Amino acid sequence: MAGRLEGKVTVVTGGGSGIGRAAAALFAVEGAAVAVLDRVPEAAEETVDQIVAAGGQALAVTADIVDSDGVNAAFDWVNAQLGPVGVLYNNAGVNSSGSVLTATEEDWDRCLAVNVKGTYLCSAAAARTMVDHGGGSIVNQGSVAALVGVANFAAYCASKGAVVALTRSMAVDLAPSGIRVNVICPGTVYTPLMRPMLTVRGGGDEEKGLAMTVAKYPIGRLGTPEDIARVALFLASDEAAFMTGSVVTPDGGMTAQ
Ligand code: 1HS
Repeated sequence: MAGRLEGKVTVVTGGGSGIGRAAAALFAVEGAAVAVLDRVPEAAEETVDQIVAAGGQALAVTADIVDSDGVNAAFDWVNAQLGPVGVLYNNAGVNSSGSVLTATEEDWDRCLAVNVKGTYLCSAAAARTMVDHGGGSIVNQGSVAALVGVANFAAYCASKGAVVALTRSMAVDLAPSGIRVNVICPGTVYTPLMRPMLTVRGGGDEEKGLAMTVAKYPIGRLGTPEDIARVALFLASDEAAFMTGSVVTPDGGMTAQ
């Protein structure tokens, strides 16, 4: 039976860890050739090794998504090595800490640059190829923090709100070219990105911060990388052919309250 991404060239940013690694592995199982893009070469290589060991096709690509020359070179490399990119999962992102009173300007700039400019640069690079090859699917990583206020997360909330708005803008602009653009707004997933935030929330105690966070989730647990990867797979695939500009919230009911 053909996989749900059979023959598709996909790029997963932040593919070296967490949700990105889970998505890269799942996409490969579903028949995609996966470019695992990460700022950390060893992390991308490790994901690729896991995919290849499981019989999949993958390529490690190193780039910092805030650097336009690096991003464009990375996508050129993927197009040359694997074929024209048809799916992009803009998963890479960074956290922030602090309220509008306590966040630093440096933290604000870094968070907005990676989460918003990085999504824009990768989307532009992928879309240029998709326009020339009959379309594609872009899946962006938002967050519940785009939909509700999360304490001491000002820059992150702002950045993810911008990703949701950018998603809708791209969906409208790119639909005539056969490119769908959707955004996932996950609840908290227990990944390396989240651990410092849980520690701060728990007053220095990660376990306590974890318990306080789980209490916000009606389903009674945090998400897993695979919970989110499965949603990304659906949006990336032709099963979501009539979906564009959608905000999808795998969040255990967190924003339903
Ligand atoms: C970091 C991730 O996108 C989730 S934002 C934090 C939401 S909560 O679990 O602290 O309510």
